Amino acid sequence: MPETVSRAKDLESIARSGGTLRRISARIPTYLKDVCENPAWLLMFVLARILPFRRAHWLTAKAAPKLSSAESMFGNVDARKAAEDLRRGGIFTGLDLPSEICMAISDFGWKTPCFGNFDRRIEFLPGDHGMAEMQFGRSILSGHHFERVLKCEAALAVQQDPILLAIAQNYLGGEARVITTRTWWSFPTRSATEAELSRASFKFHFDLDDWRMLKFFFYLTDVDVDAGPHVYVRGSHRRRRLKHQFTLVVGHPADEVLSFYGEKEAMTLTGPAGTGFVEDPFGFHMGTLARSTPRLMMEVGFGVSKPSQRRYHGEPVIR
Ligand SMILES: O=C(O)CCC(=O)C(=O)O
Repeated sequence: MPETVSRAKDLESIARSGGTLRRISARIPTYLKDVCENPAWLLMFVLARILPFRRAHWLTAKAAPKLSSAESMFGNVDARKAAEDLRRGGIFTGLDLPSEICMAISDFGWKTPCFGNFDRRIEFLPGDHGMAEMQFGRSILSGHHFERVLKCEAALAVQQDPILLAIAQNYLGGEARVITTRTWWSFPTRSATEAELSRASFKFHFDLDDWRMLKFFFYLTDVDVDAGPHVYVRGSHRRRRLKHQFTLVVGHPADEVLSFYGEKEAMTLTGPAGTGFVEDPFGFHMGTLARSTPRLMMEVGFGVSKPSQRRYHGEPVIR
């Protein structure tokens, strides 16, 4: 195993493994960078997990501008209806990519080297995943393209599609803007031991990157239950037990989450390549472990505050 890589903090495994203090301390450099870049971030980070403060912030939302008449690649999606569904359940489905756009982003995903486990020292083509695990001597669960996605015209066309902005403005308010864009692979990993796999049990969590946020997700490969489908807990964006508001961590065990909202509210999103949906990521959600098939996914995130450079690349800061 190359020495640099063996010494590298494996943020993926830290984030997914137990140990609250260990998880928090691994993220301190990232938090410090966020505060230095934008001191108002600290206020958001402390208060936005508590419902009364969130509700107060929603009251400051500006009215959405009139719907634009610009043509969308998604056809006739009704932005107001999507925003209503989002307010009710936290999720809206039915934003499927045209096949040529899906194929172009998927082609980019296969041909562009990605970075394993958020680590820029682990660079490989997705087709060489097995070899990369041998070369770097570790399980590689994810592969991000970071800023390379900006070279993919089809991905930019999705990011700039008027319906995404219209839905975001109708839900978040007129100040909504793009704050993240990323594509990444989730890999099944044969080299992981049972212990690593059980540590990698992916947790329900909520996102705290902004006061009000939306994430559009698009599958670029077929996703069945063995390809790491995304799971969203309906209604969890507006109702929260106190324990999950006054909490230091954003990830919580499935039994605690599901006993409160009910198992039937957990929506497992499977579908063919091109399937797209949008959710309020303050609601509990998670990516599950890809068991047999790799999953390529694109995310376009909208928020209401100044986007940070790090979030734009989806990259944590490594100590
Ligand atoms: O990989 C997934 O399906 C989930 C991604 C996620 O949890 C997030 O973007 O916050």
